[in-house]
Amino acid sequence: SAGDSTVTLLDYGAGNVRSLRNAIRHLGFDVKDVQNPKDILSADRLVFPGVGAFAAAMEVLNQNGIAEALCTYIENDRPFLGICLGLQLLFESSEENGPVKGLGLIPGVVARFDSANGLQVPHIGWNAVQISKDPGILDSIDGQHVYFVHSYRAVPTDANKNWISSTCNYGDHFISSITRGNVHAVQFHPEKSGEVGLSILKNFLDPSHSSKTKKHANEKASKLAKRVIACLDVRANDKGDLVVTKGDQYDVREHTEENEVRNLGRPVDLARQYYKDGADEVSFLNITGFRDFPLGDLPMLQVLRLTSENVFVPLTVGGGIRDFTDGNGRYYSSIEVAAEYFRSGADKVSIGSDAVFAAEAFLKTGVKTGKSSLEQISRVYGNQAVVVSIDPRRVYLKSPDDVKFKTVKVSAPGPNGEEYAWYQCTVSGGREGREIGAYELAKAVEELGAGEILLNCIDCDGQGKGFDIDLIKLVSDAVTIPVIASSGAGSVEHFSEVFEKTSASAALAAGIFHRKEVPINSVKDHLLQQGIEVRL
Ligand code: 1PR
Repeated sequence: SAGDSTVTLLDYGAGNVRSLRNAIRHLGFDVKDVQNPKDILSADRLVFPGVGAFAAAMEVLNQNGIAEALCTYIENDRPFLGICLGLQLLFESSEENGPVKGLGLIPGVVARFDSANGLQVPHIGWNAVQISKDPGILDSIDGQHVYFVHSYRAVPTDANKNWISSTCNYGDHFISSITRGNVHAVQFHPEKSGEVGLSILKNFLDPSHSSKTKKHANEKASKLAKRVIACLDVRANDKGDLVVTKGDQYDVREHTEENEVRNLGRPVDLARQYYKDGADEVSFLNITGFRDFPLGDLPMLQVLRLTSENVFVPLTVGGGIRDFTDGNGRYYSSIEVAAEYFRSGADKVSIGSDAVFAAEAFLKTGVKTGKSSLEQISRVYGNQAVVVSIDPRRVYLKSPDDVKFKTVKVSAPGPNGEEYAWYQCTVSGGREGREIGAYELAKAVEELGAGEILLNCIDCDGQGKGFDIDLIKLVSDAVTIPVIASSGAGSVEHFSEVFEKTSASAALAAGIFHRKEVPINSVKDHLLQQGIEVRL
């Protein structure tokens, strides 16, 4: 059997498990990869992070006797930790593209969340869980928020109730973890759940040191928390160094004689700082990705690799995700670009310009070609891994009949007393306006497979005057996927306002965090005081 500090990892290569490897190493353990069924049977402890779709995973497990070895290992009560799909696969079957048969170790089925009553699916974000029996390694999570990202969940029944160690309330109660003897599995991602998640991993890896001291439970924690996201707009400055920059209405240059790119710090340092400060997620936007090919932009990949070493919350990266032919005539598909981002530590990719083109084509023809970057990446990695970033600009109107796009009655009239506006989508970092509105785009990209929308507003960007509530309400009411409100945060009150007046799932800010005007934990404290659930 392997040494004391070795963790055997069953990674069948379907997606990003870099963060999990990093978390295990961060806790002082080595990772040994399963090469064949024998490696499973001889493991001291086995971690199984399921990634991708249920059917595809079962297909891989059924090859080479992996499934059989897994069942033997678990039936012998050997130390096991399944994560996400690694929990679902233990059940009898899944509805995902099915029914598809699972390993059948636990009675019950895995079913899709029901979005019929306006429930946002995928379930993305920090949700509280309720412990239902002695949770063993999960003792620190009672009443705490942990990070989930999934569209399917295991359904609790009388037949599986003895396995259930915690449930989570989202739409209805689903199984968030199971425990029996040395066998554990969790639907959430401990490697993305900050300190709480790391303590679960630690308890599993080293049960003798498991601290039985109860973390003080967050009394208010009962449901999905509103997320606070720190965003880093990244680009090379004129010297070629990658810097975090920040624009005013997307203009990132200083208004000095040199006209240099505004430099607010180094990407990896800032990301680490925001993680420590309590950011629920960190986004990197490669803002010149529309013209500079990101795979040529190795520093960005390096930023992700370094950040994912010790930032254990979800990371999103955007900019330049599209098909590309380089100067030597070599063609790169958008899938290759995204794959490289995922391999380097991204949990989600964000598509801007290319999603606008995909939505335009779809609305024009009514046909889903399946060929757009959005559709392809979402098919391969799941829609929870694909964010669409929208960069709209407000266009005031005298009458809602002046355009064919969805308009809003604005809460503050325009410069000439206009009472209406539509929100025109742009591409190439706001440089080019397109004939499509934010509302139309949002609905189209949801159809095409987007799992989340990052909703910017060029007019509000960097102004510190608050989010564009009209816009965010318009879009968040139009789709069932989560919407991240962005652009304009200047005070803690702006965050509570956006959550009180719209159904945004998350609020993102850049400038106020970079300039250290408002720390992330003040935002969280304020939201809590206002009765808005947040992760502490
Ligand atoms: O089109 O797929 O290559 O993606 C380009 C990405 O880069 C898009 O997500 C686009 O939003 C972003 N981007 C392009 N140019 C700029 C720019 O600023 N010149 N940044 C840019 C977008 C907006 C937000 C900002 C919020 C909050 N930045 O990310 O962080 O507005 O700012 P605030 O809190 O300071 O108001 P593609």
